[in-house]
Amino acid sequence: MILEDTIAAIATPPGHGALGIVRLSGKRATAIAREVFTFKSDLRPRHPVLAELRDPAGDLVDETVVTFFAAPRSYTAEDLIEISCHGAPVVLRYCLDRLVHAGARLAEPGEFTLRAFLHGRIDLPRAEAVRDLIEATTLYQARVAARQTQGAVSKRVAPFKAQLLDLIALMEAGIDFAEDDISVAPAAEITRRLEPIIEAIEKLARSFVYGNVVRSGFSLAIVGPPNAGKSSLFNRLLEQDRAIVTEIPGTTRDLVSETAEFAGIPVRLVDTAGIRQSSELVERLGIERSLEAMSDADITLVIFDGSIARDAEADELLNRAFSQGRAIAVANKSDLPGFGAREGETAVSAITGEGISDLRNAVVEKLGGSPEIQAETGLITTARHENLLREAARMLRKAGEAARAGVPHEMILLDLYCAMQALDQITGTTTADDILNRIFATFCIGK
Ligand SMILES: Nc1nc2c(ncn2[C@@H]2O[C@H](COP(=O)(O)OP(=O)(O)O)[C@@H](O)[C@H]2O)c(=O)[nH]1
Ligand SMILES: [Mg+2]
Repeated sequence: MILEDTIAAIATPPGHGALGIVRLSGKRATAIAREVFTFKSDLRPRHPVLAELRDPAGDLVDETVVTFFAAPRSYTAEDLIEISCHGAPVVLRYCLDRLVHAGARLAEPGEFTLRAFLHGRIDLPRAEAVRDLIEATTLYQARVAARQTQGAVSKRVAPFKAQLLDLIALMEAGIDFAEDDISVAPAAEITRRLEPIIEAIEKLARSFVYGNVVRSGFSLAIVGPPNAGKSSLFNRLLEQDRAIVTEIPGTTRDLVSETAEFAGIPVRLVDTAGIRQSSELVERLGIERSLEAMSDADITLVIFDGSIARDAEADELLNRAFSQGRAIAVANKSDLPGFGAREGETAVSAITGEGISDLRNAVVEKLGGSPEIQAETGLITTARHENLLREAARMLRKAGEAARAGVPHEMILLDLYCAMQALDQITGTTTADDILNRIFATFCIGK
């Protein structure tokens, strides 16, 4: 069916570059390439060769380097050809047209990776990680995705999937070979085995809170009364002078936003207008936007001038921020005499930089990050995986309750299979053979 086609696509981004790459994958890849190119030497696997791209009149269009990866040792596990052209969009387009003319079909988005998956070369999490790796904007995101392309998620799921399979095998054997006197697993044994599995699944599912932040980045709004030092802190976190800083209260009238990086995670920083009672129209509009920015942000820094007393209005703002979501109270100007941080406030000086790295850490921690979790491989970064893990845990809990209630094992097994199916959708399928092998490997049936 679709795997019968030989597909082609330009693999490099649009625009002019030193090089541009066209990829060709499928059974007819070499035949099509031979039709389009004049090779200077033999096309051998993993040996780049010079090849001329000529138009039908025989005029040279480009001199290219062609590399052939023979099936199954290629990205797609099919015969794959990579053509390095000079990076002119018209040349790449022409090359692609010629390949199509010679019998290739234009690839759909992601189709090369889809083929790698369909041929069993990579599992679903790896395919998804390839996409994340391509879309990474920070090195840390790239590292997390790269570990996943190496199967980090599947590796974390594998141990508890194996434990579940053991339990299924135990119970299946109890049913299938009941007449052979193999004792059926008692309820206590079933729940004893289920508990660590459920715990491990839920722990992995929880890593999504931070994994999602790592993959998608987050937004951070800086709010507070006028002159607290919001714009100064914004510039400090950004490590550049972007927002205007003055001693005149009410300078910032509109939202200013910029992208930065915290612990390798992209963050959208938003500087806002100072929040205070005001009768002036423009300032009031600015304040409205500040409040909106605060409710839109993933996390809010509520900043005060720590060298002066906080008034009732300040506390009101703080309560509002905390009731809306994740917030951190910050006391700024720690360099000034008379400075004091109240309980729960993080002390910083936007001017000297004192306390700023603690503040960054506090933000990462609020988002669910910790040094251990940052070092962990196989963070869950997609909602699909999180849902499947939660579904698996739910079914296993149900199975545990059923076991305690004395429900027949055939019924409990249905729940266990549902849980297994959910895990399978993360790592790839468990076949009936897997279960049978397990049964025969762990039990001495003696027949
Ligand atoms: N001493 C000291 N002054 C600061 C600090 N941060 C801001 N300021 C000063 O406070 C005033 C208001 O700063 P700004 O960033 O514009 O405050 P915003 O109105 O909250 O945006 C300016 O004169 C800043 O130089 C700090 O950490 N220490
Ligand atoms: Mg300002």
